[in-house]
This record gives sequence, structure tokens and C-alpha cells, in this order.
Amino acid sequence: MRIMVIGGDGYLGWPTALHLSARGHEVAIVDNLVRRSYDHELGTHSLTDIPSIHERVALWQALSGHRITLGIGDICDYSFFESFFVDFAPDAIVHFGEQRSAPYSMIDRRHAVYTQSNNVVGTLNVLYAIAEHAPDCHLVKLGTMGEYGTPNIDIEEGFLTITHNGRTDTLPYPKQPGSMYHLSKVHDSHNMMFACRIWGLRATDLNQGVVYGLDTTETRIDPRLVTRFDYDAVFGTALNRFIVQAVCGMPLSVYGKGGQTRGFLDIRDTLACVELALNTPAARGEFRVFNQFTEQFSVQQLADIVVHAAAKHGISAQIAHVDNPRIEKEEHYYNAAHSKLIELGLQPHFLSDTLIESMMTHISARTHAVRPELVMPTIKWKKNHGA
Ligand code: NAD
Ligand code: USQ
Repeated sequence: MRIMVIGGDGYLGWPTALHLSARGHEVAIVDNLVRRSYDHELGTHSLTDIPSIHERVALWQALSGHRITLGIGDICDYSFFESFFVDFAPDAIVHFGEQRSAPYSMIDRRHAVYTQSNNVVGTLNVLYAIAEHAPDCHLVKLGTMGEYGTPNIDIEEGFLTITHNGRTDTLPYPKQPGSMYHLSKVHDSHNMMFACRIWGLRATDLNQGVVYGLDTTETRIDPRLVTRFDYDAVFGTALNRFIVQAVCGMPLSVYGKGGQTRGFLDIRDTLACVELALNTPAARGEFRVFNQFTEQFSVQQLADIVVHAAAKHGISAQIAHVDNPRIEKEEHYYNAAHSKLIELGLQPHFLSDTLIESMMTHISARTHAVRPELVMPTIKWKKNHGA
């Protein structure tokens, strides 16, 4: 297949592009490198040393013999995106190219507006390019489990069958997201569903949980193929942060009581799920939703797992409960369906002490680069009226 990976310079997009390229697909990466600009803006950095995208792609070609086409540009700029799309003529698009941090989207009005316009307009442009130039092209789009929020009933995969006043219908599952970022994904989902229903496009919305991990088969080929790894309070995700904190002798920053429960998955399963979705495309006019996670844990459980694995690694890690900068329930019901990808053949990598210990070994070699001032959260969800 000819597969365009939008956001192919990011944490998940880079290893996905390598994985698809290694499988013999013709891959093009589109990225405007804005994730690197957020680092300049916030003073943050990837804990792994990542070469420039041009160096990465050249290295991959030298090592594997596979060429990856590069399109450096903004998908919100339709003249750039349309012409690149027409030239490459993809059979499928994997769309990772969005601002993906909840805290970043909650900094202030400007960052909320940026996040929603970047994500919603970019995805609209992708939908228009497909509709106008290649309506058979399958869109595989990264959504998020956070679109659903934490309702007091079971979470289904995208749709809910409801009986109301004696009549029954299957409708989009109600969404109650917890940040301006998560809301942008809800808006994307509605736009994609519209494009499938009205224009007959084919799309798969992968409602992904929180991803952890560093290594994939392809990034392990050479240390310079490593993906980025964030541990700061804006872009670092919970498990990756807890592991860095444990290795660096900092307390694990559990927000509030740690009663928030989320779906989690290993980065290798992200690649596998994307590949499964690509290999069994949605039908024309079909909008599919897969819940993409393999296990659910409360944040407290996750921290306990890291403390336990750290002890086996000779590290005595401590947990610190810090005031939750977000507005989240301290405790809630959580039971989310996630069988569709398993039915397609996903064989999950469950969280294990071995995986945590191997990440600890990797990070131990980088502790000199960790900047402790980036670890504690400063962005708050609460509004100060008049501020
Ligand atoms: P990332 O920030 O590391 O990568 C996103 C990439 O998209 C970056 O390289 C960025 O430069 C690029 N990009 C952003 N806006 C763009 C635009 N307008 N035009 C072109 N390129 C643009 O994020 P990630 O962690 O790799 O996440 C990828 C996707 O997966 C996101 O959509 C995110 O919402 C989703 N997701 C991530 C996680 C996770 O735990 N990392 C979990 C669930 C869902
Ligand atoms: N948390 C802590 N301590 C920390 C960091 C986080 O207790 O140091 C808590 C948060 O309050 C939250 C949970 O851990 O309850 C998850 O937070 P996170 O920062 O790991 O993940 P989140 O903000 O939800 O966002 C991440 C990705 C996002 C993706 C989402 C999937 O950044 O792109 O969409 O995971 S999900 O959570 O399923 O919506």
C-alpha cells in the first residue's frame, strides 16, 4: 500500500512509519515539525536524543534500503497538503498529526484555540483531500479514550444502542471529555462520521488509551532510530513519567488520590493496531470506532506497579500525592469495551515488570539529561475569575 503517515516525526508516528516501511509499504511522512517548536516554547525536550527528521529518514534508508518520502508542511495549509496528497496518491492515511497534550491545551485561551483549530482544521483538510481526490483512500485516525470521559455506565466502542420512548436506535456514544485537547478529538470524530455518512468515505477512529514504552522492533535496529520520550508535566504521560521519577529518585507524582482509571497500552501494540486497521479497511461509507487499549489501571495502581518493579531493580521508589491540577473525579466507575482489535488478531503486550525494568535500564543511561524543574505540574484547569 501507499501509506501517508501524518505526524510521522512524533512519538508514535515515527516508529509507525518505520514499521510500515519495514513491511514493504510505500510510506510518506507529512509533518510540520511543530512538536519540536513546543519544546522551544516550553523549554522542554525529549529525554532521548532524536536526530532531525531528514537525518532519521536518510539513516533508515541506509540501514534498511527502504525509502520514505518526506513532506514538511502543515496540514492546515490546504494548498501544501492538497498538492502533496495528489502527488503521493495514498491508498491509506494514518493521521497522528495533532497537538496531543491535555495540559498544553489548558494553558490559556490562545493554546485552547490553537489546539482546536490545528486539530479540527487539519483533519477537515484531510477529509476534503480524500473526498475530492481519492474517495477510496482509507483514513485511520488517532482518537482518544478520553473522548468518552468517565460515565457511570459501561463504555462501548463508539456507539450505544438506546431505547427511548419505546423506540430503539444505535447512536454515537455520548462524549464528556476532560480537556480542550480531548474535546478537539470529539469534534474530529463528528466530522469524520459526517464525511463517511454524506460523502461515502471510509474511516477508522482509533480511540487510543495512554501509551507507554520506548522500543519497537525497528527503533532497536540502531540507537539513532529511537523515538522521542517525554517526561515533563505537559507532554509526558503517566507511566513514562513515573519510570523517570523512580530512576531519578524523585517521588512518583500521583495527582489527588490516584483514583482516575484509564486504558493503557504498550507502544508496540499501537503499531500492531494501526496495521490491523490498515489491513482490514472500513467499507465505503463506514465510520468504524475501535477502543485501542489493552489493560485498565487506576493511576494509583500504576504507581504501585512501578514501585514494585523498581524494588526488583534495586530502587526504593516513593509515591507522593500532589494536588490534582486537573478537574477529574477522585473515584469513578470505569469499564470500557475493547474487543474489536482483539477480534482482528491483536496479541497484546501486557504491562510487566520486565518491560518496566528494561525502560529503567534505558533511562538510567540518560539521568544526567533529566531536568527536575520540568517534572511538577504548573498548568491548572481551574479558572481564576477576572484573571
Ligand atoms: P506527538 O506530539 O509526539 O506527535 C504528533 C506529530 O504531529 C508531531 O510530530 C507534530 O509535529 C505533528 N503535527 C501536529 N500538528 C500538525 C500539523 N498541523 N501539520 C503537520 N504535522 C502536525 O504525539 P504522539 O504522542 O505521537 O501522538 C500521536 C497521535 O496519537 C495524536 O493524535 C494523539 O492525540 C494520539 N494519541 C496519543 C497517545 C499517547 O499516549 N501518546 C494516546 C492516545 C492518542
Ligand atoms: N497523572 C498523574 N500524575 C502525573 C501525570 C498524570 O496522576 O504525573 C494522571 C492524570 O491526572 C490523568 C492520568 O494520569 O488522570 C493520565 O494522564 P496522562 O498525562 O498520562 O494522559 P492524558 O492527559 O490523558 O493524555 C495522554 C496523551 C493524549 C491521549 C490520552 C489518552 O497525552 O494524547 O489522548 O493520553 S486517554 O487518557 O485515554 O484519553
